[in-house]
Amino acid sequence: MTSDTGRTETTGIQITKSSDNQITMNQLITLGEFIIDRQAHFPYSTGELSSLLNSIRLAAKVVNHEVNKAGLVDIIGAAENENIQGEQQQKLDVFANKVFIQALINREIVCGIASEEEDSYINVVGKDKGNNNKYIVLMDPLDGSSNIDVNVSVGTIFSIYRRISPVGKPVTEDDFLQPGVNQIAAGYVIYGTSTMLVYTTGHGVNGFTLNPALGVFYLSHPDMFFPDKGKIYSINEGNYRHFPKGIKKYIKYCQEEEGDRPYTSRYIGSLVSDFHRNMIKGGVYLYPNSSRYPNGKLRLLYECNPIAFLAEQAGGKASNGKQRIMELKPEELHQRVPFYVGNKCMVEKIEKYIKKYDRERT
Ligand code: AHM
Ligand code: MG
Repeated sequence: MTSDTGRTETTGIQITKSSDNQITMNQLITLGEFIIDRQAHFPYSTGELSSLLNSIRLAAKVVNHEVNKAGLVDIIGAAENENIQGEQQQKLDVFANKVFIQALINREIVCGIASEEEDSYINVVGKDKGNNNKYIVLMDPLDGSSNIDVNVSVGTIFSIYRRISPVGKPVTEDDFLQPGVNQIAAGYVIYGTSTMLVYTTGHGVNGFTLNPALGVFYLSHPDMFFPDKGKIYSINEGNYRHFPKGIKKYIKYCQEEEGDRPYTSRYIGSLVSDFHRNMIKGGVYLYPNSSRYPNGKLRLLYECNPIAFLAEQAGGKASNGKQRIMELKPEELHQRVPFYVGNKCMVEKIEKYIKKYDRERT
């Protein structure tokens, strides 16, 4: 079957969108149904990945419930601890971290978990004291958490790999230090004006919106794809004077009047939300290295790789300015990298600017 976006859909569920790009009510497909339907993409699948995605769906609903209460109960503000990177943890960071870890452990479907909020990875031991599962999960349980206190969208980002250590043995750090090209699935949950779960298993990107009254995610954004051209650039311009020269020049290029420029600037300061908007409307997100953050701020494993996988599946591109994000070989769990993600042509333009001004400092 060929969808109205011109691409071929290969599964049983058939989706037709109306001229205004909406799915009609009588076609509502739940996330649970969709996951089962798409299991056919993995011919020898045993259902474990489906079960894993279902546990993420469950945790997302629990976190959504708590995020929505922020302001009413004592859940906003700082927790008492800092994470391994010396950053102040928010109460909701800690809560979301616990909920996702618990949901994954309870179903006994993963052998290891690494989280932005944990110092090291977790080796998951089953009730039989064995470690017989094959998937590992890396996650940022609540990204953009500095936005919680002011009622601005935050998100959860997750990334799934197959272990490389032998089944039955404890996981090792190498299981987590795999390049992004090895990802089996990745996605995010955005707790925004509505709550959405967006994910890919390498066969396109699909978005599901939570009906809060029923507690059910419905397919609302099938086959998500960047528009051909983008006009939005998203960067924290407050750091302008710390940026490398190529990035300063790119920002000036976006602001110049010529052709379809000036572009428009939108920056929420919540990667998931900025990326989500740019994927729908067309744009690019930038978090460069700078004199303040010599390696960039965002984490390769928890933020950049999963978002890069989604971007590529949606026809976009993700780069550290010089190389494809998903081909970088991670060296440590909490590694940071410069990050440029969005419309392919916009990311390529940034790479050209970086190359041209690489040797000049300011
Ligand atoms: P966090 O994981 O500690 O929340 O940090 C990641 C967030 C991204 O969501 C966001 O795009 C970026 O940090 C904002 O950083 P800044 O405030 O420096 O612009
Ligand atoms: Mg984060």
